Amino acid sequence: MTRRIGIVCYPTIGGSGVVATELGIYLAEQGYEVHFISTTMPFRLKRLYPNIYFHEVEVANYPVFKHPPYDLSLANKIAEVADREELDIIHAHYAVPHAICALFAKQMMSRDVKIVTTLHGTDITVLGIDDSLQNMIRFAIEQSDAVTAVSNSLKQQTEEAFQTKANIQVIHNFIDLGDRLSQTSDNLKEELNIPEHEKVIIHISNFRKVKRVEQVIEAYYYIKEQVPSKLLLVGDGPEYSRVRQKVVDYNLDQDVIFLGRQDNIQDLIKVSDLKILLSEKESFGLVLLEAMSQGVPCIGTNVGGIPEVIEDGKNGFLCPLGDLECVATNAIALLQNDALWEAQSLHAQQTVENHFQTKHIVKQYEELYDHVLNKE
Ligand code: GMT
Repeated sequence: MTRRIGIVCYPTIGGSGVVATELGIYLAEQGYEVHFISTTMPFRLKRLYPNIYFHEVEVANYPVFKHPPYDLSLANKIAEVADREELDIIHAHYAVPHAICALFAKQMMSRDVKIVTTLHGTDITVLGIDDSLQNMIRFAIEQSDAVTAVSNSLKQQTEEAFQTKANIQVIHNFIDLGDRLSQTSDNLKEELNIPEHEKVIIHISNFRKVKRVEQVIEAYYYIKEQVPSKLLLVGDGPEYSRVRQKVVDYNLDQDVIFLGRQDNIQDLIKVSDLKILLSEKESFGLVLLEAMSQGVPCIGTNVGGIPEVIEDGKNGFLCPLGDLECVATNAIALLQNDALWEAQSLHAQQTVENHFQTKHIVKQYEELYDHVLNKE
């Protein structure tokens, strides 16, 4: 019998949307019927799949509403789709608002749909700190039929922050080696005006404060003194202007290339020699896997789930938060030593192959779906 799964996620660029979409695509390839419920088509859903459906949430916005009621429109849509399409499971990515909306929708449905919630981080590490949302997040976690977290660190933080005894299963994020979205461009380095002999360092994020992009600039300033290189900055967000100013202040305008938001980052990663992520909070760091799958070693802060991906000295380096000397020293050592770089590049690909491959990880979600549908 065909299983029908509804996936509720943010469709925009960002790790949780990527994970939710890739999960849906892989499940569809395994024969599931997959229904995405979101405000716009998830950006990774590039082509037509016969058993993937998209249901758009239209948010009502009448003058009487001070804020458009996204959550209510979403809950209404989930209930409507679940009943009509006879869904077995709603998989909500994020406790707030998506799991809450799914739980609300369940009250309106005529079917007994199971709710699986995946915690991605911001709901716990940022919203969880806000007292006004604590009870609601705990409710979402405890009322879901199953809850997963994308790292051991996030599971632990959730248990501590919410004092919950809910059974949270860790299912790490995943990626395919040699991502199928990759569009090979042979001369991208040249197109970006980067001389062949120069190294390329890349940072990809949504430029929120927690990503500490300014520190990436500071670390690069030291790296650049020793290693002819360029820094690619991919993404956009609240800190963007501040980062641009920092680049000017450090006199690095000729060396830092701002690329803004990009859908297909694989080509940019392919021309890169090193990926840097210096966040103060990071439940997993999907961009690290995206780099490692292309054999690019990573330097990251020793926080959250990052140490579950980077093995210090093997596929990159871990540095304490704010320790830019550690970042610069290790980056220089890596970029100046071809043998070390080759060894780490190989290990990075092996990390993905051995621990984070789509087919191995999605199996864990499938087993969880079986479990919730068969329990009672
Ligand atoms: O990092 C962000 O701000 C975006 C956010 C998202 O919704 O995509 O990322 C979170 O989920 C990703 C996918 O599970 C994780 O790889 C990121 O580490 C996590 N971000 C944070 O914990 C800050």
